[in-house]
Amino acid sequence: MSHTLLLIGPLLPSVVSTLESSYTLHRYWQSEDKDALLADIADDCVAVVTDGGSGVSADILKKLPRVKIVSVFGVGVDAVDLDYCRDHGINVSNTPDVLSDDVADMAMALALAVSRKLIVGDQYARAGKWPVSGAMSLSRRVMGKRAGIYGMGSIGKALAQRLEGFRMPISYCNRSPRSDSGHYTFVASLQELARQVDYLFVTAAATSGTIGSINATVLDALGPDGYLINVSRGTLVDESALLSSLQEKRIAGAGLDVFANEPIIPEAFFSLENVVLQPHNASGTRETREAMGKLVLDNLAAHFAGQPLLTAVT
Ligand code: 8YV
Repeated sequence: MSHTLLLIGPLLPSVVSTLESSYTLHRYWQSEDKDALLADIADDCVAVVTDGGSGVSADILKKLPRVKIVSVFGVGVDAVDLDYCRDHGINVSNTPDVLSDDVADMAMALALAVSRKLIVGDQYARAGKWPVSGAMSLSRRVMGKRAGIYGMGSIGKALAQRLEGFRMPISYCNRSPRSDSGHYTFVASLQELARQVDYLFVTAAATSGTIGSINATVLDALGPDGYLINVSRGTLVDESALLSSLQEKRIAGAGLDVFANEPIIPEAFFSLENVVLQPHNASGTRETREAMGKLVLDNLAAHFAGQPLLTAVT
């Protein structure tokens, strides 16, 4: 008999069809009576599959006492109740590394787009303003500017490689200096990092130590020539402080892939020319999503075969 799994939200169709052929699959988000579904499968459900944004709460896990693995389609596990999992012997896996290059590409793309006014220029061209009003307003150079990376993990390192190509001096703020990043400058204080750089890239995981850390003080330290680029989690940023900084031009601009209350983006962002917005899509290439899906499936297979997980969250 196949193992019973709960899928919290929609995933890549190829992953869902493999899950369907290998397991007895229940779709939480499609269920009209979610409590009834949880009660129905409580005796059988042994695994949860979810994406990084949805995670899984203790409320759900409490109703599924036989679950022994949560396999996350994403590197961020901030939406999974890790304390509950640890206390109840539930293994958690995620999909690190396979997405780092694409997320770093998105960070670079956002920095270029907001500085070089790519979206403004595109709209200017499409609206037929060029023949009427002439050349558009000037933008800002990225090449050679000072970059700060908040969170020097796998994504931070992939980003640093790209920034080197743009001949940008790199500083970083991390819980501790990294021996493999010795050629970059470690700055212990986030506020000090913001003060020193032209671009503050946010690639740190969302934890109790980082949530809310990009606040008004840090944004003011970044200053009127500074750009904030966030490809981590919206919760790291005080969004209303960011909005005021952008509206009052106390920072130069922002490139944002993530928001505090996804999928809702505060409407005030929509009228700002100095931001480029993305709907949390940094890992959203076919190649990376396939690789993430494979890791989700391989972690489940390892768990059910009694093997160590490939990418366990410790
Ligand atoms: C995904 C992510 O967009 O890896 C993460 O933590 O947030 C993203 O890669 C998400 O998990 C897929 O829905």
